[in-house]
Amino acid sequence: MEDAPLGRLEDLPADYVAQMRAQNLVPLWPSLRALLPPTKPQPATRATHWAYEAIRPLLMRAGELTPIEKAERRVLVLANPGFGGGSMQASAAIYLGMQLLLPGEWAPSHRHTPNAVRMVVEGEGAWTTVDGEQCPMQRGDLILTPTGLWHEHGHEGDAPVIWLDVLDLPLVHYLEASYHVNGARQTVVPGRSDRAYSRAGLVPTPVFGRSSRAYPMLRYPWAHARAALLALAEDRPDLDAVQLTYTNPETGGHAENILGFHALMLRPGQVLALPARSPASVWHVIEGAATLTVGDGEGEGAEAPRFALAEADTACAPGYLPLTLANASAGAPAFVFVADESPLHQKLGLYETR
Ligand code: 1HN
Repeated sequence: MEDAPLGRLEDLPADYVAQMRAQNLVPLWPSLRALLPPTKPQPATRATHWAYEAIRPLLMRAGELTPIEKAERRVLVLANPGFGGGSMQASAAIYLGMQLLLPGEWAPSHRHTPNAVRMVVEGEGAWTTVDGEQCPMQRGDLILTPTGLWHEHGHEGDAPVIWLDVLDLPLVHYLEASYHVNGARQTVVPGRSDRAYSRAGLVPTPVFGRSSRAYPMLRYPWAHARAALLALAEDRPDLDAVQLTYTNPETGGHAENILGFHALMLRPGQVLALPARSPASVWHVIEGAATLTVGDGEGEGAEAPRFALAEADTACAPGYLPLTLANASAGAPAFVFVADESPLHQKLGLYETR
């Protein structure tokens, strides 16, 4: 059934509107349709593509213009234009930034309430120490810095290191729960979670001493994820979506509480049609190249945005639209890192597939 038109603010006498305002009151009906649009949300999130080729020189220039001491974190934020120029968000809950660390630099230790992960894009020799664990940063690695854990970055290599930061900052900030605490350089403790949890289905079982941490696995090496994707693709020719989720190996749940992280392999020449799902998503090419089509061009008369994603490119898509990912190569697989709002939607009971 069609929605009946509702009364507008302009339909009300000015003195009545002024009297309501003076009492901190507003009428609902002029805003009701915008708050609850018919059949699906009207997201501010706009399908957007950030080419690494465009980001990289600007990030390198930031390295010349701004010493690390003046930046703490030298980052160019991937700002979704749907939230206005200069926004600090890619979607309602997702923040994205490209961070540069130059040889010899150190980004000091702090902790904060938003959860973060890093996806390493370029370079060798940097590390992130999280909760005392020194995690080497190699291309394609996923490193978690969950809420409240101390973290700092250092670089002992001889060429720039660049990574993609993904945080739930827009949500945590909206909740008025975002803050940070600075700390001293961490003492590195022995042990590496990517080694303790190096094989799925096998978890360390301490009998004495420290039991497992809330976030037991902090580094997910790309070499492991890539090998697992190739094995899955080979073993399961029937699978359309060759996809892995980064999980907490102790609980089997998502690696972090708010955002979800996945690694997806597109077979050579594969075209993967994905259903409309409620969470917004981010697509970052680790290896190869792919085309991302957002929506099916139906409704609103608009043509569906289509992005040719080269290696290291990043794109975001609003929720509630079907997506199509196509491998740009007929001869080689493509590997894509996906970040989305699915744990958040699932926990809040808002998750939908259409
Ligand atoms: C942060 O702590 C890092 O530790 C990077 O590298 C980006 C963006 C907003 C707030 C905190 C980091 C960040 C951030």
